[in-house]
Amino acid sequence: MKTQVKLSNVIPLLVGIVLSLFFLTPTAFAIGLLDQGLEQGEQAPIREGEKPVIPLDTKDPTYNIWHTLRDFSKDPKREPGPINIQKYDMGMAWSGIPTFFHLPVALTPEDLKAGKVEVAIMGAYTDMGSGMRGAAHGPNAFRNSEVYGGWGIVKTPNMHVMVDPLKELTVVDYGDAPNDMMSTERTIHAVRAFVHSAVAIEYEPGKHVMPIIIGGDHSLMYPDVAALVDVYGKGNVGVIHFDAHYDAGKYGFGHLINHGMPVYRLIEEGLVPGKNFIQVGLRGYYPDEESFKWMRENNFRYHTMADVERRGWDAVMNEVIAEAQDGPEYLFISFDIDVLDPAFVPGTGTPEPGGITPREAFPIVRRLCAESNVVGFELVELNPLVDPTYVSAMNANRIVRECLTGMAMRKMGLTDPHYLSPITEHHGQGKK
Ligand SMILES: [Mn+2]
Repeated sequence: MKTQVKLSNVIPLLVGIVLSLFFLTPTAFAIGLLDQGLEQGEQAPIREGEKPVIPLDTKDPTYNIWHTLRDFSKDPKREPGPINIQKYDMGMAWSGIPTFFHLPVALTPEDLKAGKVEVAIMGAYTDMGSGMRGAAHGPNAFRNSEVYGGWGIVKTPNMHVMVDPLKELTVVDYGDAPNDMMSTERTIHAVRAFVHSAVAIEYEPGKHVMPIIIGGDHSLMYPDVAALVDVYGKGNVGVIHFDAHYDAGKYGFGHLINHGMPVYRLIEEGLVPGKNFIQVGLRGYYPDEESFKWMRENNFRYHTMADVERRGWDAVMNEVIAEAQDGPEYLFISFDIDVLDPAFVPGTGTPEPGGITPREAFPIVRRLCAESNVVGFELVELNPLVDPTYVSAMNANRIVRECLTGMAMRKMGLTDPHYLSPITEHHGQGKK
């Protein structure tokens, strides 16, 4: 049987094709699918109109709203100093108004000064420098990271050394650094100023407030270290950098900062010399040989997991502690939570198997803070959106507690190499 093609059946089809061409072709051009005409392997050109970046609208009334302080003068009159915002002296871990470790808050540098605050813990919710967003929620996940026990309970010492850091030190929650959620480039200057506002305060003549920054992604290392350099001077601050990755990338899709580039920026701007960089925990499949050569040329001291595989953790830990004391007077610890194995920290944007364990990380952080002159600390890349069991937030909490414990030990003079409490080590018969 012969098929008759009726014109009336074909017309809608033809109209459809014509309309598709009419509407879809310009759309395809607009989104750049058809107009590149590139051969395979050919580099995409920088197009006219792309060279000058889209300017910012400084007339926009919301331009600086993200770092405009509210008018404190309208508050009820109060003396400057840390403010306890809890109703009760003590409570369960999951109760109360969330602040870092349920600590009092300081809203201004004057509050830090009046309270003789030694350590200011602050959030920084920058996460646009990371491919996987979510670290913006890190600071508040940390504030909620106590899972058992309580706060305000009379005695809560760290069992390894029997020192209670929150009783020995004056510590506050300094709130969050400002953040333009649309731009890392704009944000870093504001973070640098915010961190500096705390570090510039001396609680005793010559002794500056120690910042502990809870991120946020690792772009923060650049403004955090820069703020310390602003106080202590170029070349006077060394960085102990715990990370699965080297974070010294030179190229970032045209950007000069993202969470894989802060180390390169610090070196490039001469803020920290390469010899004052000590890296721990690098592993996996990044970076390449050329990047390691660049680090060698800049005299980095790096300890990959290959070091740990060959020589064991204790040997590497002892070497890092010795190296920390063989360098500049002031040290900053940059702790990327992804240095821990994903078994312990699934809640991070770039997990890398084969990492160190909490049991390895706790003593080295505690020892560095007790045995060397640590003046700042950051914990970054905590992403609670991929942390369904809270285990990452809990480990992050404990890393910072170990640092605070070490700081308290240093204040108390407990600075012997690998000090442990004689009452808790080896049924009370620990090394004296
Ligand atoms: Mn990192």
